[in-house]
Amino acid sequence: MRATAIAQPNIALIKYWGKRDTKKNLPAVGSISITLDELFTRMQVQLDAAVSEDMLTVNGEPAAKMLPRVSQCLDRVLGEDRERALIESTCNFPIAAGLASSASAFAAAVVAAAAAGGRNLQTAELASLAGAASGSAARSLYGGFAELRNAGDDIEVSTLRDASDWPLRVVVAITTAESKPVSSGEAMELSRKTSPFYENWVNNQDADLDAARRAVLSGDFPMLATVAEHNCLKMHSVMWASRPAIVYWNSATLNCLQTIRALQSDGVAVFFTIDAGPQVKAVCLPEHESDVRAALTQTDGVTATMVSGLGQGARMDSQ
Ligand code: 2P0
Repeated sequence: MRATAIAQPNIALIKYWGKRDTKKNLPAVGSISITLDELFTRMQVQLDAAVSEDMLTVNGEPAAKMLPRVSQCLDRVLGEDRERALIESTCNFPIAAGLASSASAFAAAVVAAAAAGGRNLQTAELASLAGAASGSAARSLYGGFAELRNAGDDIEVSTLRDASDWPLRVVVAITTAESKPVSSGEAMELSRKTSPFYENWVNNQDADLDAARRAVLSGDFPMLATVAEHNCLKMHSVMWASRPAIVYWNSATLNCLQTIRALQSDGVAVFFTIDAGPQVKAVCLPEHESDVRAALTQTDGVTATMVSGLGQGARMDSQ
């Protein structure tokens, strides 16, 4: 009745932004991501007939705000008539600050809940259940380079390439650890309803997915860099043109972009990507990691850096 799972966040290189069905939480577009290995959420789910309501702690503190989404997620995995649960989550990176904490949290939640309830589900089913809770979480069920596709009334996720097969490195530049002002879910709806660029964004996504997939499969770093940066800036342009405007960046975000442009001019194989938050993720070839980290550490406004390789999908944890 008790199980613990561990999941890593993922970073989209070709982004999910917008929903085609808000009830089922189905994305409007496909996406391609990399699953990280250094950052993690570990979640323990203990089902207990003696408990009258779910309880959740995150890093040892009660987390009432996040509880309803986690409870709903457990309902989807185990049915609404399940036993109530004591849920303990620990996370080694800032939460709700554009570092995909919901991706690793819900990926870990579905794996732990299924195991605690004795349900033997395939990874594809777990990915759909995680995706219903948080779109990006579906990708954290898979390691390495993952692609999420729309498939009828559902999604399909698969690993395009294993982490060990093309071991890129990621340097995360933290520019603030504060929570984001608008949740991604709300912001996506705002973009869909008000951004004049939204339709264009959706219609152009397949071309970016095709280019990124080819780049990943052939190990073409410059091609991946070009399409990933383009896709990221396009997503933020959709946000900026929403009403009211959604601006997750701060001045340090822009400083990091300049640092990365300067590294690129010096021949460093690196590119940036930015999610629903002000942090900058610099993806690079392993031989450039220390140069990239040093340059971002010295960038104005960067409060910390973290480095990570590519990791595995969500799984049971023996601890
Ligand atoms: C992504 N993001 O592809 C994009 C890029 C942020 C920017 O998926 O509403 O927490 O829970 O399905 O997955 C963040 O949004 O959204 C996200 P919901 P989610 O990684």
